[in-house]
Amino acid sequence: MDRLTEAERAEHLPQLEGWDLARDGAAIRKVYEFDDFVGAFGFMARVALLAEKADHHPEWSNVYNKVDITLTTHDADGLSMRDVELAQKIDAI
Ligand code: HBI
Repeated sequence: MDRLTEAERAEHLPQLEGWDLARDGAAIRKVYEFDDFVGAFGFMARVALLAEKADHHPEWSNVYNKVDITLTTHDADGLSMRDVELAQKIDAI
């Protein structure tokens, strides 16, 4: 998968809800907060199914009711449309 061009970054990244650039622009990151651990883990289970279907997997951590997700494309050593598309799908949950 090709790395996002500057034009693609300018077009797609601002449209993502609450995702911040990370790792000097090589990744995007968002922290989700739920009522409790069960809510957080249920969200993670749904993201896991999306990731497997997309063959694109997050780097993430969970502390009680918070899920910290970072998306980057290892094959492109930076951001690709796979990251944009998965972020959009996660935010649609
Ligand atoms: N997930 N985030 C991320 N980046 C990748 O490059 C990637 C992946 N999941 C699976 C995957 N690549 C495979 O397509 C390759 O490892 C073959």
